[in-house]
Amino acid sequence: MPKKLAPDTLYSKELTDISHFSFNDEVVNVFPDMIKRSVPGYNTILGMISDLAGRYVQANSTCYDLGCSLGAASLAIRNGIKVSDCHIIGVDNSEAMIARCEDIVRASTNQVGNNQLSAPPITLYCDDIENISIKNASMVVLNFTLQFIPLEQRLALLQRVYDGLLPNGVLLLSEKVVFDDKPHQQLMTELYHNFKRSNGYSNLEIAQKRTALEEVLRPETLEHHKERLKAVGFNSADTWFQCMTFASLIAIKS
Ligand code: GEK
Repeated sequence: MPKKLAPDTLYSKELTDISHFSFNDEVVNVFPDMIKRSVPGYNTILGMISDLAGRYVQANSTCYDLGCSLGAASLAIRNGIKVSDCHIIGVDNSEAMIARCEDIVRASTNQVGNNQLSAPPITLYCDDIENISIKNASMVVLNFTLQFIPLEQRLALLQRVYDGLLPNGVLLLSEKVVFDDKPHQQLMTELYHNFKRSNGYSNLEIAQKRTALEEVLRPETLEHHKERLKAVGFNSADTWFQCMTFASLIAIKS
């Protein structure tokens, strides 16, 4: 069985030196609690990834979960797939994440195996997304991952995703976003901090986590995301979910 995961208290004590956020062992131990309490709509998005997998995943194709962390989106895709002979590839460059993800996927595959013998296999790679070739894909998921990729690499990555998708294949892109309109940005940030407080985070935890993420997570506007998706070739690219500063887009290759 996978090791028991703990509540997120990583930033609860005052830190003299706040280092850049990294997906290390400490983070892995608290990750499911952290992401659920920090990302509004996270579970809704996973549910919709299953639904969309049922609609868009094609037989004999590959699905990619890029920046898979503990495999939540890979498992959501697998739950939703309705066709045969598919393969899911999960990629993350954090060794700690992939090691734990292997345990979680193995445990869930043992359960699935009893009921659904043809459940599509999930193969995990510990690697940078940059090194992964994308081909014969009917679904690619970047669920809160692109925000961690250097800005200057994002266009080329999305171009590779587009090129590797089959006709009628989809990209699901979830991101933290920002707004050009300053008052709106201010309001969304305040509402988001209230959301975190209502999930049990203190002002100190919110402030310290924010500092840790500053140089690491680079959000962009929804307009910028849509323009870039159109620029790499997607005819259809629009938001299907948004809550405050968190959004998810679906881009369909025609
Ligand atoms: C979920 N999708 O639960 N190459 C590979 N992995 C990377 C890279 C990179 N260049 N940069 C960051 N990562 C998941 C949640 S978390 C989002 C994704 C968050 C990985 C990083 O190691 C981490 O596991 C993941 O992207 C981002 O549906 O924590 O806000």
